[in-house]
Amino acid sequence: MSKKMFFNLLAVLMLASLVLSACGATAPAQPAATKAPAQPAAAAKKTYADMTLCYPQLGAESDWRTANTASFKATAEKLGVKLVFSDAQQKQENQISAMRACIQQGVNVIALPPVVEDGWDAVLQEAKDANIPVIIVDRSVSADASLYSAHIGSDMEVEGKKAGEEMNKLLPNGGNIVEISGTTGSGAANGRAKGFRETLNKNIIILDTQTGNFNPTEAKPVAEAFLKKYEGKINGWFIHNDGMAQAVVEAMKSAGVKPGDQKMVSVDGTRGGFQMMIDGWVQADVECNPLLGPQTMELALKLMNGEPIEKEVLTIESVFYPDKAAELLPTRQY
Ligand code: GYE
Repeated sequence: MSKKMFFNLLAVLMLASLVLSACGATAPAQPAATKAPAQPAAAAKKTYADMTLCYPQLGAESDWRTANTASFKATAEKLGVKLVFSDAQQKQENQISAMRACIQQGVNVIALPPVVEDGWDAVLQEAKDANIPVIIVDRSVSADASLYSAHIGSDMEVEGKKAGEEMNKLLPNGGNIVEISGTTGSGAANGRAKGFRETLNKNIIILDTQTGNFNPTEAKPVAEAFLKKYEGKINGWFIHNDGMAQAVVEAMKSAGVKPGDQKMVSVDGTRGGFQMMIDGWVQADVECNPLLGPQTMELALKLMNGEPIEKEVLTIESVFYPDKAAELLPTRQY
């Protein structure tokens, strides 16, 4: 072989090996033996993208409720959860029909904020029979705990106790008070009324109690009637939410009552509540957190994946006072 032929052959061989190795690197075909074994379909973990969550909201009666709805909608949007949302306008029968429609549709999980405590057994049983887990959100139900998977929300009795302690501090020598409560038969109104009475000092007399249905429009005439009927007698007010407390303030202004003349303890800790503290009308606002969307969806995903969950998830809450109200108001999310 001539020198020239030898070098030509060498060049051809080198080129060929380069081409071969390049082909090898991109060749899709792998020997069957080295292939990763296919995952069995059943073991694949569900993600938020697989979730259809039913949220039959109870109504739109307060700023708390508006913030709660916004929390569910924004969290679903962020996580890619399909949310089946409805507004029952504070009627239990509407919530029950919405739940039945969700069961029919075959949603993955139902999160139920029950308007009242009683009367859920039948529909909860229907969800259970359809293998659709139910998370009770916000208020409680009286149904047997075997009919739902978990409850996420506030301890309403504890909130009532905190309100009672605040009233005791505000009226150290006792006095007469009135109460405007939330929706009759709701876990929120029942719990707050009970806890409040358990803590209230014996020298503080509840002159009267009426429902305002957690709604300012319904609370206003109640406040006006109390101011008229108990003129000169009222030392304090326990109001079950900030929206109704705002209605009381309106009624007090019309009646010529000055801020602080009659002490007021409210619940929720909304921006409206903070403003009333800044303006001197409310002396203590018991926090109730409506931002339950993230926790609920996290729990719903665990249920879809058959992971262990806690049956009772209570929200950690505090009490707000006028001294920090101006500083905190800009940081409030609802
Ligand atoms: O306090 C009130 C709302 O159930 C905790 O409902 C909730 C209550 C809240 O209308 O503002």
